[in-house]
Amino acid sequence: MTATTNTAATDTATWQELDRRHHVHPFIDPRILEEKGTRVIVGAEGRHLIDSDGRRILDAMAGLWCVNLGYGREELARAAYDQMVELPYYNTFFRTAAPPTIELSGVLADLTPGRIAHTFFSSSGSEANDTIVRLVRRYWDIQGKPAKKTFISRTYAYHGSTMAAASLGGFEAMHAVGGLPLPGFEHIMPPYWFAMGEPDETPEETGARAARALERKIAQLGPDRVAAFIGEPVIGAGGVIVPPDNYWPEIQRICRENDVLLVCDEVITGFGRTGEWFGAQTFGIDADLMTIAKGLTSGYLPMSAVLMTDAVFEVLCEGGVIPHGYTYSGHPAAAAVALENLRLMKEEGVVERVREDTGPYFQARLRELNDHPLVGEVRGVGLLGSLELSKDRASRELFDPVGQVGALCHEHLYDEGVIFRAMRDVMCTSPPLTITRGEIDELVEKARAGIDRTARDLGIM
Ligand code: PXG
Repeated sequence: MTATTNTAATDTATWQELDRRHHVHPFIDPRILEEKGTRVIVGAEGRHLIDSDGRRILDAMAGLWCVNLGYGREELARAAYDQMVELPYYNTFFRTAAPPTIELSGVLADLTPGRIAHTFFSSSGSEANDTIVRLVRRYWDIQGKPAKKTFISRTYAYHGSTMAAASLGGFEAMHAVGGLPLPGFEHIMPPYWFAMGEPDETPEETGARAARALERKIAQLGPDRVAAFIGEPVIGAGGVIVPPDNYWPEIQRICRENDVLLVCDEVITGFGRTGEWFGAQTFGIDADLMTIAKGLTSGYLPMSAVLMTDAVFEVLCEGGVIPHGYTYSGHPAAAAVALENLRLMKEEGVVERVREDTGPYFQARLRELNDHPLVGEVRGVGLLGSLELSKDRASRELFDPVGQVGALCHEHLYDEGVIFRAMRDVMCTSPPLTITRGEIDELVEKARAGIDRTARDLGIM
């Protein structure tokens, strides 16, 4: 079918009509698009988006948790342009590779914490997590332990949308699409005190119980059947669930004692988000493998990777050919953008600023919203935050059905001129790491106004 609308259109209604007729969107009920129309984003500057009606909206989500250096960075565009003129594409299959890809693998080995030293490239976080499932299973096969196949992850974890990545993820609604999880994927509770803590439990007690859930699950399956545990240092898309300090040391101990690999999904927490280069550093995790994406290129071009230790790499080498890879693994233009992105981050001291200045300021200002009658809990670390809306802070009562108040609040926030991510009734924020104190003030003031409007709709204020 040919497009029935003028594709040279510039007005909102015409874009919306074309979009409605031909474009299938992820993660939105098409009936809502039909009724309300798509918001058309036509440009951006710094930390603000510009929509097709000319409105400026503060992007408190850095796109989808990825535009870490903010919008309009000509250096990144130039890096892509220069590389495309020089060599727009060549692959890393077999015996070839392009200079930016090679250089990036070295830069990442220097930047990453602990024993991580080797990089396998891909283009999305989902592809990288699929890669992890295949490589980790191969790692155990090569060592004569083919029964070690099962991955343990957590409810409310998001690890991507491909078959294996969605199986790793802990969302029933996603599992319902495509008959997931695949065999060999198990889920345990996350350290989510607000929604899962017993009435008399402290966050640390909930964290300890969530770690014991891993020990119990491994015992139940048998350590000889468990390949790896995968977790985000801070669960991101699942509602910015920050673990208590006792959680990760316990998880790590349990993995080591049971000969289970520990995988950190750093797709959101990587590249400065928590005030260190990687979330693993903020939480003292010594991972065997890591997934990175998003902030690697500040989202300017798609690129992701699986990082691994010498020990993992050496075992994989014993197996000979690794029959796994993507056309765009190590894409030269994406690699050039990643290199320039990391160079700018170092030159501008972005991570230090998040750790010492904007991160603490953002956390302090967000926590002012704790006095709001609709806010049950404020969570966050670095430039990652969330506001858990709740009926009653003291009893931690959630709304029923879950999700409606969050969706309403999201609309009000947009109308106030700020974009958050609504997950259930949790309003998540993950602004560009270049956000200024003044823009943090703008973010918090607009958030308060949007939450006020939501509370008034509910008759709470
Ligand atoms: N791991 C984590 C921790 C993620 O947050 C992925 C893997 C998958 O990455 P790709 O590049 O395949 O999307 C993600 C992605 C949301 C939202 O609604 C979150 C993500 C992606 C899209 C939407 O908050 N996270």
